[in-house]
Amino acid sequence: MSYFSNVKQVTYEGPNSTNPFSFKYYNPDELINGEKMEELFRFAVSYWHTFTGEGTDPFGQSTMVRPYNKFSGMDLAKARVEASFEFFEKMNVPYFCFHDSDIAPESNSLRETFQNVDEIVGIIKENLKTSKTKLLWNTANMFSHPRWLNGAATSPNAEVFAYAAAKVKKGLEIGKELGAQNYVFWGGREGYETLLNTDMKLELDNLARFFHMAVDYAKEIGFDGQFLIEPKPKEPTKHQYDFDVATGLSFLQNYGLKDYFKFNIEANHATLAGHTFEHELRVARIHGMLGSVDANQGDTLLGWDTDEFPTDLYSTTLAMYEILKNDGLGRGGLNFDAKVRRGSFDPEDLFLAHIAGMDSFAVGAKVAQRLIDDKVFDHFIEDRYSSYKEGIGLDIMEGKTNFHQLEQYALGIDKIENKSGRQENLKAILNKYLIDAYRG
Ligand code: XUL
Ligand code: CO
Repeated sequence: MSYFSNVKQVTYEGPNSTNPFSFKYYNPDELINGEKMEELFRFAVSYWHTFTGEGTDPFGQSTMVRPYNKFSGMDLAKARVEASFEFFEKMNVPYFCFHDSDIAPESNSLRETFQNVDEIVGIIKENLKTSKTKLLWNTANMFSHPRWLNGAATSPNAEVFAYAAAKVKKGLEIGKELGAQNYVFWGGREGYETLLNTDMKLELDNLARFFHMAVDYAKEIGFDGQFLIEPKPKEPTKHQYDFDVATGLSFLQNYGLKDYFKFNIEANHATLAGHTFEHELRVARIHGMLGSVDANQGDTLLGWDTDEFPTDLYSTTLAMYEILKNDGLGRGGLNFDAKVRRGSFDPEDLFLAHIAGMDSFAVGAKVAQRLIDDKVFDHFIEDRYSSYKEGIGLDIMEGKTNFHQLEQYALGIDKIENKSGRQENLKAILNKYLIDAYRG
């Protein structure tokens, strides 16, 4: 049975195509710096927004028209799996991602929840045998059910901690069974609302204990996926512990966990933390911690996680600049943690939204690669820091000096001459690259 019979196979047709159901810029076989686009981006569909999401918001009911909406319970879960593999194939995406609760209904009994999940995992496994699409990562939902209202691994209730451990244990087993490339930890309710009722030290220690147990269990069962922490500063919790990459990094270092984790960086989480997307990618990259990306975008007029499909070419260019400088994402990928707007309720919108996102990253990558090839910013930056290549600068870089010598040197300086940072000019050059890239 076909769930999306209105849409045929989506292929690359080039920028002049008028077919909305075609890629204009994303050409899976085209090379960027010697690598096929398909292998560079490793695009993934997020199961929750695409198949489970119903378009509800705090003020309104579901709006999404979905071909499987006539089903409920486990029948709905099974229909969604069938529909998802049809979607993956038609979109020609190499990966997908899910939370346990996206694929199967969660009940109040953990045993029953596990049974539901196991049954659906079995069906996914069958589909994976013949599908080109693989699992980029899975994770456990430890934020929706009321039991998580005070957190999961950072809950003041030890029974909740135990329950969370059982869910992640199961998640790692599923990851192994389905060949997941990564396992994601997003601490939606790992944080606090008020210090008046919170033992922050105990909660952070417990979070670290939890992660160490996860590392141990993955080793025990031979799950070799990369562990990823997905930072977010707030929402749903007022203050989340994995605020941003820098905060996450210091946590991992403090607790001896750094070697076992990388980061899954989400654009909209970066902006909620008061950073740009590329800032978070850069912090992770320079520390060798850039693992994967949740590709989406926020809205500057709205202060929450809107999870829009990424269409801002300026942002995709600067993100791809970091990813290309990182030599790609390794086992990670670009997961569209993005949802169609409430008003884009047709099933066809799911295709159009992914096409928009994939094309936007393809444009961004092409522009970024040209900027890298021409060393536009590299040359400028090299020159900007050239004072560290010789004389006192080189001594500083090589650790050959101290405050005594630097004081002597400073006392001998006649007049300091600084150079302009030329920010506006660099932005104009970036604009030119963006415009020129598709002029032909
Ligand atoms: C929520 C979010 C999650 C994680 C996985 O903001 O990004 O969907 O990606 O739990
Ligand atoms: Co995310």
